[in-house]
Amino acid sequence: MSIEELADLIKEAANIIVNSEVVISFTGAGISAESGIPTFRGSGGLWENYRVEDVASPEGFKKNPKLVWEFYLERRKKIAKAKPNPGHLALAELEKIFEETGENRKFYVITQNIDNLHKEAGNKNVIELHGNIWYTRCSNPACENSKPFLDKKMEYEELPPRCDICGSYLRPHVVWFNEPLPQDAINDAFALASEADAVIVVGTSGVVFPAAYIPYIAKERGGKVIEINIEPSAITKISDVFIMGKAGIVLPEIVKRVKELIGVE
Ligand code: BJW
Repeated sequence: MSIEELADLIKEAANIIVNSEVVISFTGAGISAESGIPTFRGSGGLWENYRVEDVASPEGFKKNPKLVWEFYLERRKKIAKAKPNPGHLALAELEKIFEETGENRKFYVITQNIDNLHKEAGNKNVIELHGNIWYTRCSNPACENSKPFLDKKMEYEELPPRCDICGSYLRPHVVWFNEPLPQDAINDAFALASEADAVIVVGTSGVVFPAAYIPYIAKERGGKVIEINIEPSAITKISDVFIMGKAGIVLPEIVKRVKELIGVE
């Protein structure tokens, strides 16, 4: 792609955003890659070193809860050192711009990531579809502690840790395969997708459902799909604007252009 072609795509994306009332950004692991957090699939991804069914399924947790906790504590350590990158910061700026440019304008981030970096970047309208690594809950659904609680521990005295109310194993507050997504989060996300004039899809392979339905819902209801990824994904076939590049480079360029178009400093 030439520099001119890239500039045209950025202008096209910015035009769509400026002319939209409701915009959502649907993000995946790729947006946090430039913060030093590994993605899941592909070369260097987490699934190269771990079997997904061992560490990200209820069956895996039942079989070896210690291994699952070791996997998540390693990730907590890595995420604790990470900071929001220019891609996260650009989406936070976009939310502010939407807040300031019209009562009916709405901007939401709907993320599959558990790393909390969108909130750290300053986004307030964030829907977390797959949980949050800084929360823990009791694995016994009947226990009071099955409601997620903030937990920044990197080490526990015993692994797997046990609930101090009922003695069952504690578990990370994340969504594994074959588990339902938090009902409110997925309902709100689907509702926003159906009213979105545009969805900015960033750094996701788009293969994990039901999350990956989001851009399809938006598209079906007439919303435009803008996608940013370093390579084509499962969603690219429905993208109106596909910009091949790193989120931390492309998103700030789009936001810069949005500001020029609406005359904001
Ligand atoms: C860059 C970049 C840069 C790199 N800039 N880009 C319908 C059809 C088919 C299957 C199903 C279906 N419905 C349900 C299923 C089954 C299953 C599923 O989807 N399976 C498919 C994989 C086959 N889904 C489920 O099981 C879900 N639950 C469910 O459906 O429950 C039903 C139920 C109802 C009632 C009772 C019981 C059950 C749950 C899915 C949970 C997924 N969990 C994980 C782990 C979360 C916790 C954790 O983080 O550990 O979520 S798996 C993992 O994948 C994680 C991610 O959020 C998710 C998506 O990955 P993501 O973000 O797309 O990352 P990558 O690595 O795949 O891609 C990174 C991308 O970034 C790449 O494209 C790069 O090119 C790009 N990139 N650097 C821009 N700098």
